[in-house]
Amino acid sequence: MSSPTETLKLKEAVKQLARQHGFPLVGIASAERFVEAEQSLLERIAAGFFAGLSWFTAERARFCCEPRNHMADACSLIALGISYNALAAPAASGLRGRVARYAWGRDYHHELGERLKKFCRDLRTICPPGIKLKTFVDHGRIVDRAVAQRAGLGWYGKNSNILTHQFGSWVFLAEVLTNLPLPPDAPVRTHCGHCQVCIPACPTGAIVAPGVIHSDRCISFLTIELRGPIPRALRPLIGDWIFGCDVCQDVCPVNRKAAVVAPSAFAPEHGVGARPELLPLLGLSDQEFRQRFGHTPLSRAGRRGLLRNVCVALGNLGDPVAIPALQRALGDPEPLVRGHAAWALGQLAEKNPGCQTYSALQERLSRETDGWVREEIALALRLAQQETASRSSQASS
Ligand code: B12
Repeated sequence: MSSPTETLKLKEAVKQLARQHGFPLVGIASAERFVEAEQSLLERIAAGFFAGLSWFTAERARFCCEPRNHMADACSLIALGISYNALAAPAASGLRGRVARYAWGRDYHHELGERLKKFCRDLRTICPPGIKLKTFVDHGRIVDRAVAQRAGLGWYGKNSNILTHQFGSWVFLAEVLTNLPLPPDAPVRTHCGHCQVCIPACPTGAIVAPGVIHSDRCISFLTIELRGPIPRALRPLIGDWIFGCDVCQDVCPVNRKAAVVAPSAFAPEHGVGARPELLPLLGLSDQEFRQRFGHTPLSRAGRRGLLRNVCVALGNLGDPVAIPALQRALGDPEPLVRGHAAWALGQLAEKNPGCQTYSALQERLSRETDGWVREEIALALRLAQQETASRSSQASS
């Protein structure tokens, strides 16, 4: 048995090592069950707030909230955080979409995974023999935010993200579960107080109460996790976001004061960047998509998901320059892309009196075999037709 002084020394050494391995935020939490998080999760699943995330079942939620499901003799969680608050150069001209900051650079699963591996390798050299270590980042079956909150890394913002004093919520979270007994840190006492600017700022009204996200309405879900069509009513609310969304974080006063980090793997030059040009994306083949985005978080949406989002953004931006590319996208091998391209053309017809979208839609309809795409084309044609009709009635009056 080591003395309390020795345990404290070891805890400090563990934290020091984490910082050396590129985790400026580090805290210790006990590995006890996350009872409140479990209850919140189960309530939200029952309320249908996770309906679109079919993998997020009640069974998974229960499993995630009990760290000892992963390691029966687990004692502690080393909670880690790293900021991705990089700077992006102002966007050049052209039709551009918006990518959530966390996805500008290299895929954080890879970057954090590598750092965690090296951290654990060195941890073994300072810890007693027989130490067990299990690492998690994002897709591990554990509740990252609840761990960070318990370990004192930050507090729950009303947008449900963990806010830290130093970096705001622009942080990735990860953790190491271990059988090493380490004295836990205390949670921070800060909270958002009366501030709730994030709640009405959400374009789709996805923050249904402080700290409660209706996932199926969140733009992050719609543009990243959703595999099928984006519900029509929500498409206009997505604006020019093509992967994730930062609105609830951008408006947060804590984030305005967050430290900007030195260039790192998460900087725009290591990935897609903040404001990619949209039209070239519509022409990407599967192989080109993998080459350009395979090492970035955008790989999660896949080519078909990203092109779907690009169509929606182009429809919302309403610039007729996009018409030829969207007409070509009507012939895309993926029905998901064809259907959203049709929707975008309908939007363009509505926003640009006199633009020519009708005949391309009509021509595609004559060959289209997919039922849902036909439906989208028919709706777009109606908009294009209304537009043509109102122009001819204006001309005759
Ligand atoms: C599923 C998931 C999503 C879903 C659902 C998000 C959600 N809010 O639940 C979707 C796809 C929508 C999503 C979106 C995003 N995600 Co996400 N996601 C996850 C994942 C895999 C699980 C999250 C989870 O368990 N949610 C369940 C709910 C119940 O948990 P919770 O929000 O923490 O709920 C707590 C609070 O509500 C609090 N609470 C209860 N009552 C009250 C009352 C008040 C007043 C307050 C303030 C709080 C509060 O207690 C609850 C339980 O602990 C985690 C990774 C992981 N393994 O944990 C990443 C994770 C949460 N995501 C992350 C990120 C970065 C994002 C995005 C910012 C990405 C983007 N820019 O597009 C957005 C943010 C959207 C938002 N405002 O939440 C980071 C968050 C980092 C941080 N600083 O918090 C994580 C931790 C990934 C990581 N390892 O870094 N995500």
